[in-house]
Order: sequence, then C-alpha cells, then structure tokens
Amino acid sequence: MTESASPENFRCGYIAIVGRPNVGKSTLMNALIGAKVSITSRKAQTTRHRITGIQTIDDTQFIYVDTPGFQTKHANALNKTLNKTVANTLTSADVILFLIEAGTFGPADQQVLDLIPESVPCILVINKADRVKDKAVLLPFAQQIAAKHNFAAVVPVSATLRFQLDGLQKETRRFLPENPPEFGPDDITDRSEKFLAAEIIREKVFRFVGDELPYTSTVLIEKFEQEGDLRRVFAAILVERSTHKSMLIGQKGARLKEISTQSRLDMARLFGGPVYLEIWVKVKSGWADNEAGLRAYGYE
Ligand SMILES: Nc1nc2c(ncn2[C@@H]2O[C@H](COP(=O)(O)OP(=O)(O)OP(=O)(O)O)[C@@H](O)[C@H]2O)c(=O)[nH]1
Ligand SMILES: [Mg+2]
Repeated sequence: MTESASPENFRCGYIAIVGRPNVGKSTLMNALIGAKVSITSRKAQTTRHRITGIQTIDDTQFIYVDTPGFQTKHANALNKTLNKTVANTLTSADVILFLIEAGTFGPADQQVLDLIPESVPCILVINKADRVKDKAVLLPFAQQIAAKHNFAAVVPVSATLRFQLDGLQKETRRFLPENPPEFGPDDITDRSEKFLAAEIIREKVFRFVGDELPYTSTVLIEKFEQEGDLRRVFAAILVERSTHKSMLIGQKGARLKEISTQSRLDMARLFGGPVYLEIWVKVKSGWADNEAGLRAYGYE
C-alpha cells in the first residue's frame, strides 16, 4: 500500500448530482465512473430513482448520487415523490454538484438552486460546454451564475465529450471527508442487477417509442436468474391501454424486438456476461392473469 492510500489519508464521501430535468446529470455520473449505471435520454424525467455510482481511485472513493430532475411543472404524486428524493439527497451529501446547461439559466434552475443548503459545499457544474461555439461567452455566463450562490468552485464540463472531468474530480475530492471506503474497490453501484435490468429496458422504451407513450409505463422484472455467467431475465413492460401495447410492439413486433436486442446488449456489457432476455408487454388492468403478449427474445 502506498503512503497516500493508507487508511488515515483515505477519502470517501457522498456527492449529490442535482439540477433541473435534462441537464445531463445521469450522463455526467456515468462518464465520471466510466460505466453506465444510470439511464439517459433526450426526454426530461428519465431518472426516477436515486441511483448511486461508485468510483474508487487510489486514495479516494467517490460515491455519486444521481437524482431525478427536479420537477416544477406538475404537482402530481410521482413528481412529489421525485422531488422529495432530491431534497433528501441534498441534506445527506458531503458535496453537491449543481448542474446547469451552458448558456441557459431559467426559473427551473433557480428553483433547484433555492433548495441547496448553505451548509453543504456546492460546485457549479456548467455542462454541455461542447455546445457553445464561442468559448469566450462561457466566462461571463459563469460569472453571472456564480454570483447567485456561494459556490465552492465553478467547472465547465462536457459529459458526452468527457471534457474537464478530471478537473471536476479534483475539485470534488477536496470536499470529501477522511473516511475508509464504504464499498469494495470494484463496486460501481449499490443497486442490484435486477434493478439495473429494469432500468435498461425502461431506457430503451424511452428511446424507441415516441412521445405518444405516457411516461407512466413501467418495467417489472418477473424473474432474474443466474447460472454461471449467464443471466436469464424475464421482464414485463406494463402499460395502461392496449393502444400503448401495440405502439410498443410495433409492426410485426419490430419495435419490441429492437427494444429487446438493445436492452440485452446493454445488460451483457454492464453485467459482463451473456444475457437471455424475454420481454412481454402487458396492459396493467389485470395483466397478472393475461399472458397474451408478444415475446421477443434473444440469446448470445
Ligand atoms: N451536447 C451535449 N449533450 C449532453 C451532454 N450531457 C448530456 N447530454 C444530453 O442531454 C440529454 C439528457 O441527458 P440525461 O443525462 O438523461 O439528463 P438528466 O439530467 O439525467 O435528465 P433527467 O434524468 O430527466 O432529469 C441526453 O440526450 C444527453 O445525451 C453534454 O455534455 N453535451
Ligand atoms: Mg437522469
């Protein structure tokens, strides 16, 4: 063990990633830990759970907590729950990454900023810097936003291009307490493979089905088995109406096939082994006794 990795010097702590929907929180967390544990999409409201992404480098364990985008538009029960998740995550963090998009700061951003407790160090992360052609405008923008809160640092990044992520990590580390690691050196999340499997399928539904499908559709893993390296996953996508079901299944089952294939590939990559996947689409009302559905499967 090197001197810097001795238990006294080891740092470990919780880093909350917050911001309005769609600023790139999940993309950033995945880029930071180098694995895709949190799903992403072009649509707002992709993340619905608190998702932990863990990275251990030398003498530091970063425990990132990705959160749902803070909802300001609709006050339904789902959104209230999502917002509570964000608020709870903030108070238990050692450091907060407050994400915004380069060149944009609106009321939705301000509402998230208002939630951030003064007592927790907060880094202003200006994401999607790659979208700004004229980099000279970034500085005045950063200064203008930096004046709104007592930020511990301001870091422009690009999550997709992995620009400035090491700089962000260095800033973040300064605020982590001296603690021994909480997780194993190879752990990347505290979520189960079963949970991750459901999330991966939900991401494909988001990506391959247009805005017509209500975001309330959900994924249930009915069986998850492992035999040696092989995972067998039996999943159901629950929808509210039969029209939604045909939308998901597509012409001759083509869409469900695509969702299934892409999900299986992602799972195989993340779990590090072959995956057998069956997905059924079920209409929620009485779906438990209605096995009629189209089966899409694959084996590798
Ligand atoms: N150009 C560019 N696009 C990005 C960057 N980071 C994220 N995106 C895109 O922004 C969109 C939203 O990304 P997500 O990571 O799902 O955003 P989020 O903040 O987690 O969204 P919610 O979970 O819905 O709150 C996706 O289409 C990403 O590919 C970036 O650095 N540059
Ligand atoms: Mg997200």
